[in-house]
Amino acid sequence: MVILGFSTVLFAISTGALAVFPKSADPDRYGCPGYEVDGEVTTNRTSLTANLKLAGDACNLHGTDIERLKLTVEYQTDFRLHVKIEDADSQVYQVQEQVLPRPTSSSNITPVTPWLNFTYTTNPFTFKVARAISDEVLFDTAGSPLIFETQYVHVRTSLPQEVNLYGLGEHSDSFGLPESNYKRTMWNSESPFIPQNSNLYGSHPVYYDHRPTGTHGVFLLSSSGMDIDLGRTDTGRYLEYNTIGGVLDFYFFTGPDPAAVSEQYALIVGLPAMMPYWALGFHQCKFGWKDLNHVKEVVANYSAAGIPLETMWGDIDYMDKRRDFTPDPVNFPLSEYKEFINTLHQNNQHYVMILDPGIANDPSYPTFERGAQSGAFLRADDGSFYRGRQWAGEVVWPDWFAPGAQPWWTNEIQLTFDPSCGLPVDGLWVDMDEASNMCDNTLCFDEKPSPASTPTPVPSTGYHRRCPPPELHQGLPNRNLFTPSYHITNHAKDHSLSGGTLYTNITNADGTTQYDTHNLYGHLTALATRTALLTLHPNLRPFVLTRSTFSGTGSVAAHWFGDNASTWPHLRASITQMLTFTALHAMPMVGSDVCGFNSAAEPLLCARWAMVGAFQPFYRNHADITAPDQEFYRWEVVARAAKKAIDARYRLLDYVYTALHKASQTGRPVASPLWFAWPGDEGTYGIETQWLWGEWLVVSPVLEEGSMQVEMYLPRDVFYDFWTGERVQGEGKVVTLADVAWDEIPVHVRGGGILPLRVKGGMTTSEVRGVNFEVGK
Ligand SMILES: *[C@@H]1O[C@H](CO)[C@@H](O)[C@H](O)[C@H]1NC(C)=O
Ligand SMILES: *[C@@H]1O[C@H](CO)[C@@H](O)[C@H](O)[C@H]1NC(C)=O
Ligand SMILES: *[C@@H]1O[C@H](CO)[C@@H](O)[C@H](O)[C@H]1NC(C)=O
Ligand SMILES: *[C@@H]1O[C@H](CO)[C@@H](O)[C@H](O)[C@H]1NC(C)=O
Ligand SMILES: CC(=O)N[C@H]1CO[C@H](CO)[C@@H](O)[C@@H]1O
Repeated sequence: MVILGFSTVLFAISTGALAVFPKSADPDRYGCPGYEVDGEVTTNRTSLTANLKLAGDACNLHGTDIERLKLTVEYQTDFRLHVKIEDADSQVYQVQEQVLPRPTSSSNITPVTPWLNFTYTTNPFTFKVARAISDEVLFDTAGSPLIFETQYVHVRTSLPQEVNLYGLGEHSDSFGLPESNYKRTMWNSESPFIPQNSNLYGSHPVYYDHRPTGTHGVFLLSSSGMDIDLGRTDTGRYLEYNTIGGVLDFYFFTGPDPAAVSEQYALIVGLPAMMPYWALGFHQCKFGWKDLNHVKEVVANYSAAGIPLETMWGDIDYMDKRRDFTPDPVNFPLSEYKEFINTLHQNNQHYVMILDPGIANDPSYPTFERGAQSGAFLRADDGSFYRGRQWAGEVVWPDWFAPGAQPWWTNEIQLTFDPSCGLPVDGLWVDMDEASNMCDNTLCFDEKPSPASTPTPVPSTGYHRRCPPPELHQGLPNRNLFTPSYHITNHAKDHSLSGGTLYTNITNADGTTQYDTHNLYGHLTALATRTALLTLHPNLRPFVLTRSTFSGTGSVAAHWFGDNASTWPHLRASITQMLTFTALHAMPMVGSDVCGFNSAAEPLLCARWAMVGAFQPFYRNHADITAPDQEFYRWEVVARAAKKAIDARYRLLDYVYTALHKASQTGRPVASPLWFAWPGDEGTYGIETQWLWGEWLVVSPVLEEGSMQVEMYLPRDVFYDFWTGERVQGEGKVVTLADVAWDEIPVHVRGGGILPLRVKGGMTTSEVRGVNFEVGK
């Protein structure tokens, strides 16, 4: 062992010079030469830099091997290590600073005694990250060659048998990730029925590795399409990244407490946005409400049933020809619409409206025309607007990197929602922002020209083609951006990258391409919408809900889990999805479509879901146009369950609001898995149907069809039944709670917790704020 660095052993070089890579299970990768350290390694107290060069003949598996790379390692704080491997010429795409600002060296946090230890071998180059106090290895790339090509990047870490991995959303799979034969694909996509073992609407390439010895996190800051594979060989478990580009930009977070990892991750991707108080109220939405009268009836019926309704939502039904910013003059006439929203406000209720980024391609549509004038839209290679199909028919899409896009979007939002003359909405909902393109194959317009309109001829501004060559970090030239040779397992037909979305070969205004920035589209749509709301209401906290997300979207918006179905498995999945976002992805304000989006909700399912949703951050009942109505007042049992659950939610509102505030200040999760509170208790590691609501409540709902009982795990600790105050001794084992009525949900308070409870709930959150507190339990 040779130790580099003058007065420190922080950077250690191990003598692995003769290591050869064992024959890989994947024959394609065998023969790739890996890299070796080239020349001097420069180190000081906090950082290491080195040049790497290809250690043999290029293997050119999926593109061309990049000859020269640059390695930078920084101890950024005691708890965060940054390891970056990029091309020496800095041409390969890197996520724009404007999208995800990196900590600067002037962030003036300097490590004193870093808790992680980075060691490496020179030829082949491999690296290892270990806990400094115990030498426990957390990440180790030895054993598989680093491959860094123009359209394929591969790195593998071996893992000990006993680790528990979580994260890598968005997915609808088990909360604890399977040990092997498991692939997580990062490619944002419209995903009806949220299929399992599939990519969904968002990409969060961060995993949490929990061991009895501590928790750590690993974040690969990359928006590139990728497969992350969990597998096993003769020698043990591994996790590997297979991307279609980008650089290797790793952040290692030491924990060691689970919630500390959440905080350390949030510091990199952005602390969660604080939400307005009312956003924690109960929301009702439905696709298919035919007119304003119907919407008013829903409000009246909630009131008549005595079920608190905080916020009504407008899905695309309100639109004329399904165009943004244009209420239907017949079914949602503007003046009556304004009056309706004003009435909601008088009753301390709220209204949120939908927008889609697909803008109707019609010169007589003012929003389109102004966008065209502002240079706000993506362009095809011939300079015409890039066209696709969305709810509004033939559409164009904003290019969020075009300088004119934000001012145009802000202006449209101001024109439509200025409370003095427009619709005084309280928040905005952006949908279809993956971006979803309804052309069911990628050549839609070549094969079936739209009868509605012809392409708008616009003079080419030149920016859609990259000439001169790309600048720093804009993406390598001369790649196959449409059908790269490495296929990530996108769920579109033939795994096509461009299937159901924007062509990946189109160029953004800043010279980057959709190939590299695809996964950022939803984040940017939400960010543009938040920015617009801040311009419109500089003194109000914006509320934006987005379907598509990327790492850091929690700092911008809330998220729902997309188009699930009214099934018991989806009720269960809503819990694992919530935990992944709230605890691991720095996105506290999330929830499912309560009672399910697709298909008919059966009342007993809806009753259970109404209670589960009341103990999750974003609480909205929503259904598809093809699904029967499922408002809580429609069934007696559901109404009873919802009233009881909403009352409890509202009594606890300040407890949750405080937790949300803490999340926005520190990144500490609002809801988390049981192992966050009992990290040493192995009985908690696999639990995905119970959760901690705030730091003190344990929620254990009934989730089985027809069942009145729940198998519940309580760690060795003292608990109190939230509803009765009865003391319950947890024994570190599963107990069965029987006779859980259809309007009951088991909730336990951890001993030692002090809950600031309102004496009672109220019909709105503003009513709740007038109610006295009691200190419960
Ligand atoms: C260490 O080296 C890096 C890279 O050369 C430099 O940016 C940093 O300021 C140096 N830090 C110290 C403490 O000298
Ligand atoms: C880092 O690891 C190396 C190799 O295992 C070891 O020699 C060194 O003491 C470690 N440094 C720290 C600070 O733990
Ligand atoms: C509201 O309740 C009335 C009376 O029960 C019922 O006739 C009507 O269909 C309900 N409308 C909606 C939209 O729920
Ligand atoms: C993208 O690829 C498609 C399919 O090959 C082609 O029709 C289109 O012209 C390309 N667009 C750009 C901007 O290169
Ligand atoms: C999480 C989950 O259960 N997803 C299911 C959603 O519905 C589709 C279609 O019914 C299934 O294929 C998924 O597995």
